[in-house]
Amino acid sequence: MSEQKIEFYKGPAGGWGALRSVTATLLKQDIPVKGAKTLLSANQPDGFDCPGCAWPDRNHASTFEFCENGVKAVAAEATARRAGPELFAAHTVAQLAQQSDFWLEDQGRLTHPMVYDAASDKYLPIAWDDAFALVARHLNALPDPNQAIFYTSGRASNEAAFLYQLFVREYGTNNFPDCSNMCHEPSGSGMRPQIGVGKGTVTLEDFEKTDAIFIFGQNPGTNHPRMLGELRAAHKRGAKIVSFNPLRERGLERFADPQDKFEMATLTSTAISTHYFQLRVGGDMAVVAGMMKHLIDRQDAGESVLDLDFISTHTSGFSDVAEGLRGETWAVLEEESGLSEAQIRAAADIYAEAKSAIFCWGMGITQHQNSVGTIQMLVNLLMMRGNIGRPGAGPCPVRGHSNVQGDRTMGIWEKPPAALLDRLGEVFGFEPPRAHGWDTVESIAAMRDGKGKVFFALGGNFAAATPDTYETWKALRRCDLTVHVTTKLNRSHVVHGREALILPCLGRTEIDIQAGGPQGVTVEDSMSMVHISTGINPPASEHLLSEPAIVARLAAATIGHSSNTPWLWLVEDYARIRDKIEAVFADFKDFNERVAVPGGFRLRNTASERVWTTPTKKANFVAHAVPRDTPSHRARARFAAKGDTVVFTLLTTRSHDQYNTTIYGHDDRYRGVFGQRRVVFIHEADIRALGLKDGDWVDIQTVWDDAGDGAQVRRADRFKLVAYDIPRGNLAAYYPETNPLVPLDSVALNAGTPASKSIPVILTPHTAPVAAKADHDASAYAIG
Ligand SMILES: Nc1nc2c(c(=O)[nH]1)N[C@H]1C(S)=C(S)[C@@H](COP(=O)(O)OP(=O)(O)OC[C@H]3O[C@@H](n4cnc5c(=O)[nH]c(N)nc54)[C@H](O)[C@@H]3O)O[C@H]1N2
Ligand SMILES: Nc1nc2c(c(=O)[nH]1)N[C@H]1C(S)=C(S)[C@@H](COP(=O)(O)OP(=O)(O)OC[C@H]3O[C@@H](n4cnc5c(=O)[nH]c(N)nc54)[C@H](O)[C@@H]3O)O[C@H]1N2
Ligand SMILES: [Mo]
Repeated sequence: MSEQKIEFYKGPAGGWGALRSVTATLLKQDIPVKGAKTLLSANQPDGFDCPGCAWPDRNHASTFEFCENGVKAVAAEATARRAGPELFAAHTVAQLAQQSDFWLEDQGRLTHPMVYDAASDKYLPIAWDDAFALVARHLNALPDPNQAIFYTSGRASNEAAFLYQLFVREYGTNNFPDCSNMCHEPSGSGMRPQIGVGKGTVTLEDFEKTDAIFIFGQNPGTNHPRMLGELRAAHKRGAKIVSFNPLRERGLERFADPQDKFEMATLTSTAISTHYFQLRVGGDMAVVAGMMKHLIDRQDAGESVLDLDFISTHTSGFSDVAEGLRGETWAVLEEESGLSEAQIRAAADIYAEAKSAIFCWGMGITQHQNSVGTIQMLVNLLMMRGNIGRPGAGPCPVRGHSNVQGDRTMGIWEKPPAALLDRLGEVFGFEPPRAHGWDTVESIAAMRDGKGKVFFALGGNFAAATPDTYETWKALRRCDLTVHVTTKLNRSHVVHGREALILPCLGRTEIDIQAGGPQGVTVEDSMSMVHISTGINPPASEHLLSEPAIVARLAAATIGHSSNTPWLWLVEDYARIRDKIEAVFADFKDFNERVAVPGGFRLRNTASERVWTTPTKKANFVAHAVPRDTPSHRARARFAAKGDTVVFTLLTTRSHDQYNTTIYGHDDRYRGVFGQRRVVFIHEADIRALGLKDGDWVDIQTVWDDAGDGAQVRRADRFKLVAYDIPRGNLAAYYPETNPLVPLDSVALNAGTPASKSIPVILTPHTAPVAAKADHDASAYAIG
């Protein structure tokens, strides 16, 4: 573990720092030379899809693209470390629960299916068939299939996801919470009614052609490092790159490409953003409204900045939007965005001068109360200049998990369209359940209230990724049975139901052999490219099953007697599953043939052809007023009367050394944090106003609508203040440690996504003494 220090980072993103970090990663995972071979097979036509993120690769066939965090993700899976039955024999679950998330992950790959034994408080090995029989017994004993909940994390392949949703629907429920509910759900909810598709419309070719790329609430230097290559190339050919972010993120400022011999040898780098707007947390809708207002002003003044032709031919609702904007005052837009009128007008001028523009966005946009509205305003702004369905232009929500988009395409969705259910019913000969199921937040509430009784997870780390941590833990512990299909030990395995199973599976880097020979799976990236992924490493243990095999055997054990689906036959050869996918989804015509071509194929995206599959058969402008009633507004109003207590808005985010809830290490190099994670970034004037100093320790407490006598207290204690370049009144800290602060009810309107980027909080000095290194020894969530 590196020494604890805070040290401003002066270098570019990437560069030698990234190469050094890769060496350290391989050492940590005990990966010898063989590891290098593994890494070279990432994103190659005959290799596996990198499990790091959903950013597409150039034709999926070019030379190896170096990506530091891709290496971390691959190495974490290819690690030589093993968490076998000895580990579980040596520790009770109560003891394991005392360990940090970092420690749990660090034990290595799980090797055997394990079952919880209440008498000894230990996990014991169990045979696969017994494990499936146990789950089947629970599922078949439920009086109502809607008491079972089936979670999915976005690494599951198309084949696994397709079988899973089929099994669960044949079993009888649409309870499909997934990581997308916490992630880009608002992007789909916002865009579908507007343009008929819930996905981005652009491809990498559009990045080559565009005049301007606007990046809202995204940190690609850490989360999508290969995106920096595209941004760098765009910058070099003179495109404008405009970032909106409360934090100055290094990867959005400068990048040295580790594959560029000149940059590496000369220690030079390429600037990324041409313009950087440090807006207030949650201020995006105000900025976008201001930009739209400015375009209308210019148009009214006789200029031609709107694409009136596109607006009249292709859209409806523009006049309502224009009317709404006239009602917004600059005073409010400045106040809400934290930017000046001049800055917003300048951003709009860059947009107006660009012949084509791409808007990218990430979690800084989606995880707020008004995220759906903000996304619809972004699309409105694109449509005002016809920036959709033509080269170099369009919306680009940048997805997280490597197959999160594909899982939704395959039907992992608690609100399935009727047409999908009709088709499943026809192809597989059953009557699918029609009632919508529970999303992630609703599932937690259902388990808490005793309505959800069996919780099954295909990947992920539900106990750590979700909001209101201690409420969620109570909910999971109320379950009769919790089951996790997984590769590594994590928090969700030690926060379990009355009975519990850990089912270890193959990772994407591993060779998957079924009766029909070695198998590949397919995934869909953030730009709707579908391609094959084939593992190259021997499995971490001979006892592992693939995810499709686990789903098929579970289905056979649970509903085999009544189902028409030949579950075990399907997994003998995944091409058979792909044939079924083709039978259900028209867009997958000739699936097996098309995916056999190196690089795969792109799924049809009607909006990118200017075909609008909306009820109006047009692209729809949707008006939104800039919100002035968010949880932060309400909390500030409540405290305004109480003198000098400052209500901050806290955003929760990822460090450079983590993959969501997987903590690889304790450094956040680009933000200058080393050897620790319990830090909170804050403006230095705010530190002084609190009467504190840089480096002091504070406790964080949420101010929520349910506050009052007997209300739930949401706290996370012992965070070190780090003076940082962030707007006054805003804070930033890492997740998952801060998830106890996110109220379960604090969600995006019309999407249900936890508002984990805008939590109203107050800070108080931490009074108890803080032991050296305390922040990573204890359980990551410990209060006090
Ligand atoms: N190495 C690595 N790669 C990953 C992941 C990982 O954990 N590690 N996670 C994967 C997943 S599932 C996802 S969804 C993506 C996440 O990738 P991102 O979307 O980049 O998510 P975050 O790290 O949460 O960063 C959000 C960014 O938004 C900014 N922000 C916060 N609030 C606001 C706001 O109100 N307005 C604006 N404009 N900006 C704001 C933050 O300062 C930060 O720069 O990455 C994927 N890739
Ligand atoms: N406060 C706050 N909360 C957030 C967010 C935030 O920004 N702030 N971000 C949200 C977002 S965007 C997301 S996507 C969610 C993430 O939620 P999840 O997807 O549930 O969480 P992960 O941490 O990605 O899951 C990691 C676990 O997946 C398992 N795993 C890894 N590879 C495989 C595999 O190949 N197969 C199987 N079966 N299991 C595997 C490992 O056991 C590992 O521990 O978190 C959300 N929570
Ligand atoms: Mo995500």
